[in-house]
Amino acid sequence: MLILHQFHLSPYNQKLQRMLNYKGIPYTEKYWLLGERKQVRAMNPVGKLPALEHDGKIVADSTDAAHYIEEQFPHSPMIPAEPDLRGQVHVFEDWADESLYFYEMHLRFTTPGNRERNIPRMVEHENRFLRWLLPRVIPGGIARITATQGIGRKSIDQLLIDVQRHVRAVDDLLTGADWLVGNRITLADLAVFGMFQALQDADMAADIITRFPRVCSWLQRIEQNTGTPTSQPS
Ligand SMILES: N[C@@H](CCC(=O)N[C@@H](CS)C(=O)NCC(=O)O)C(=O)O
Repeated sequence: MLILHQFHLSPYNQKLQRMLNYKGIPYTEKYWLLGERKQVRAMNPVGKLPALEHDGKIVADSTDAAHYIEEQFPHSPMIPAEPDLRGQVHVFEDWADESLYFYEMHLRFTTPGNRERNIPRMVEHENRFLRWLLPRVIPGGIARITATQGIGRKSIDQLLIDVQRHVRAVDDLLTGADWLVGNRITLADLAVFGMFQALQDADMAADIITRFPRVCSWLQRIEQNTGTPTSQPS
């Protein structure tokens, strides 16, 4: 029995959902509320999600969980056995998780227009008080995190130049190729997909993505190969 423990709108969920879909492994999704942090910490002391539960065992962190899934369910591999390809997959995944993540989070939840649309979606299942409070505190909280990280100190124009460079890099990498690494879909595609999909929830970044046809067809290809949900939300 597999359960994906997740927060709403997290781009990291995509990696695990799509990996399980691709491998045809049934799972259940459990969404936790921001008001349930105590319970989340009891499961993962770091307090972050996603976490995978497999027959009572918890594997926190999407990267650890992805590797766990690959070990337990090695059919339809998503992490190549070849060392050069495996190394590339790791570098793409880490770029997505540790660089692209801050762009999508900052643009979706702190910039005018985007934050008013996205934060209510993130908190819609919280209690009445938190639905009132969180939209007032989340943008400032996230802006402090991204200012510490660095990108939150840049102007929106500069951030969009950065985003365009990142999207163009993927477009360039897809010249004559269907996938980011080797000749089949891997965890690298899923990790970058999750972040690009989140960027599509930020108006100006979404416009940038539409200008890169190879990226658009690659996103569709990933959806076609991994989009069939086998999960039951709970
Ligand atoms: N490296 C972690 C990052 C997960 C992460 O940052 N999740 C966010 C949601 S998008 C979270 O749980 N934030 C809650 C917090 O930081 O307290 C992973 O790959 O799972």
